[in-house]
Amino acid sequence: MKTICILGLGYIGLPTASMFATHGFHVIGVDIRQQVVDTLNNGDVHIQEPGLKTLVQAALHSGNLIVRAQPEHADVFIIAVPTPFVHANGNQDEVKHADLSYVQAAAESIAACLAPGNLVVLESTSPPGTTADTVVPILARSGFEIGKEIFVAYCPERVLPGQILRELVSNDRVMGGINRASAEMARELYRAFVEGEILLTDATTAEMVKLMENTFRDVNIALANEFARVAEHLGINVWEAIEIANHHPRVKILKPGPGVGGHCIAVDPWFIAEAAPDVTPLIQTARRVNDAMPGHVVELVKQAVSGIEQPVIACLGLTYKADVDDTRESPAMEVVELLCTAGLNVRAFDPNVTATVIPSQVHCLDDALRDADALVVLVGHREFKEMDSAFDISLVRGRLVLDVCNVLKVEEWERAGFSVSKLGSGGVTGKK
Ligand code: SAJ
Repeated sequence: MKTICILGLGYIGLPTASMFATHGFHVIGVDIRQQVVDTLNNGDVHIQEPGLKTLVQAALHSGNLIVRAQPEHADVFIIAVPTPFVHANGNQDEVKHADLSYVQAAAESIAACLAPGNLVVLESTSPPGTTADTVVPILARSGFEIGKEIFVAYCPERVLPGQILRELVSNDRVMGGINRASAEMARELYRAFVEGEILLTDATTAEMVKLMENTFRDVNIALANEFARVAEHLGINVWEAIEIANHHPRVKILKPGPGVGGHCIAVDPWFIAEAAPDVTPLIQTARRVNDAMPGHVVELVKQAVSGIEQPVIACLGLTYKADVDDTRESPAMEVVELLCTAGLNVRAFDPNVTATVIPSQVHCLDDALRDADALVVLVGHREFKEMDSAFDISLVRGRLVLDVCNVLKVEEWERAGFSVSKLGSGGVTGKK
């Protein structure tokens, strides 16, 4: 297994390709987006992730990583393409479905390159059964016997954006083979750089394991968000309550927030619901609880500025979570869009998002703060945590702050004359 062809050079495929290339393999990285191929061939990286650029450049300079638009013959093929869901046209009751077209196209594109002894690995998060029922039949068109001549496994990634390079090496992995020989081949391959434990199972169980992990997190966050809304009714501080509850040795409640975003946790629970819609009320409800959070944050903002004529609102943060540059499925973006749709005058700023992703976006903090009546912290970026009201205070017109992520040092802001409200914390303070 010396040559690996990796299809999809995104958040998972590119780090994985570079990791194999810097561990002695010859890697052909493939992406159907010509712009990605050109960017990488020019020595640039299209993804912001700590340490990634250095690793990719090392892989390219070593000559072990080459980037192409088409797959080529190899010993191993790894499919790491997106599996988005089909958006359900705003129908809240509908179960959303996975779009497997990228996985299918990738499998079709390698069918012609296969040779006996090859291992094909699917890494993309997929509904249970995808490897056996979708990928295997496509590969079988090659005429080779699947399981005897061509080995197939499902090996999901579990890395956390922001810590991808460290977690690629240190995390435990699950390798689900369509038979034992496939799982063992996959283990031998990933052993090249994985230092965590490698657990073997069948492909469908491995697909379900991946989805269960992210669904566990989604349901836990939904519970935290529901607690936040109850705390608002009761007039208590949910952040303090969660912190104290988490002192219990068997309790670990996650944090409330403006909703759940990104391309994993906001999507993956639907893949389980899709497989068994009638027996997944909890999973579906958790998704809807989290999806309702941007709307709830908008209500809190409206409440805070209700006494102000034509208020100007500075929204801080656009990404789906703190300290990343990714705005996919971002609840912060949804809050900004909803505020704009409600006719409010919004200026959104994110230090990590340099491209213009939304019309109300400005590209420096001062432009967001100038004449603002209220500041809404939507993402707990390092820059906002450290802001401490130490900016040029004369820029802002009002003194209202809504901290949705509980990241501000409230006492310092209050000392500077601001009135700080939080999600999940009693009543929202409006204009006095
Ligand atoms: N969030 C909260 N409260 C929390 C934690 C997160 O509201 O207490 C929100 C975040 O702000 C964000 C969303 O949830 O909008 C998801 O963020 P995340 O950090 O929980 O997860 P991701 O999507 O960046 O990465 C997840 C990870 N899965 C788990 O931790 C179980 C990662 O390990 C997976 O590899 C990744 O999904 C993936 O690719 O599936």
